[in-house]
Amino acid sequence: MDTQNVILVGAPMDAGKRRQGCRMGPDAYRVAGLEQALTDLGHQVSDIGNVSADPSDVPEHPHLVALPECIGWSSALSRAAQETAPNGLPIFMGGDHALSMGTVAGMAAHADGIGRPLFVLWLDAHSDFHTPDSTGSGNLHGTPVAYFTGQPGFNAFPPLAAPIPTDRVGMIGLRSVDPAERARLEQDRAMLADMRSIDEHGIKAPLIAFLDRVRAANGILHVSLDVDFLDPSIAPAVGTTVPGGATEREAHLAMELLHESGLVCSLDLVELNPFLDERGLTAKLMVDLAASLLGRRIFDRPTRSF
Ligand code: B3U
Ligand code: MN
Ligand code: MN
Repeated sequence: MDTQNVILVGAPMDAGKRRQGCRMGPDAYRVAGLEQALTDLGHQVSDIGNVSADPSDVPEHPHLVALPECIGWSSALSRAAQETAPNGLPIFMGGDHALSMGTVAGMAAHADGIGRPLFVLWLDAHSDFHTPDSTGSGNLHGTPVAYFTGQPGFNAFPPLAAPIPTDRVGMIGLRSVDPAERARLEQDRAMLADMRSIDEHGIKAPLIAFLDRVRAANGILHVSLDVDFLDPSIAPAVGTTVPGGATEREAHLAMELLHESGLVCSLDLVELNPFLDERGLTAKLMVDLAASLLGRRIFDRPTRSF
């Protein structure tokens, strides 16, 4: 098996929404044994500790939650992505999904620098395609895809070195998309696989079709895995549960296919709120999924003991 340099980057961002707890995510992944699980696969793994947000002098916004802090995280995480990506495969241990504004912007700049297009696979119940003007909640974790695809309204945020055209974005797991997001999504050419289509066709068909697109363009792939992609019965540790999510088998199959593609360059693990977990179950499942993405075979999956 190919071994890789894997770089764990803690991103304890909790500013992308009101409910707190995601800041404990990086330590929950550490306690759940992420580093050891990947080391056991033969990879060289280093944990570089936690990033912290840059200072920002943008004023607070009357509607948007913690705007200055989110801007500070975006620039810090974009830099962290650009610094780590040349040395291996970074795994960004979140933190809420607003952290992907920075990680994807940074990975896009990295991809641009090596002359390959960056594609993004968004595994999420939500499309996170609001702009600061359309978000009803004011929670910026609902906006990262709009930001890194260069939609209007993000002037206060760091400018993008390389905006990602929407036809390089694939979304799988969708089942909660607000009307304003839907209207914008219908105009563009992102690959969308909602849970209805997964029920009908399985998870393999849309994923393979998307991976074929990445390969045909000589692209590299950033994967952004939101805990709420999973069904809440197996992954309760998330502030925004939506029933009817991916099963454990579907999620592992997706990770195994991603591994076999050889196209993945970076990974976000987002929205884990350990405060809401049951005996570390969700953190352990996310660790197991990351291990499948990095090449763990089905017979090597560990027995869980508590
Ligand atoms: N679309 C809603 C809900 C939401 C988006 N992402 C999460 N929840 N996790 C919003 O607030 O933008
Ligand atoms: Mn999300
Ligand atoms: Mn979500």
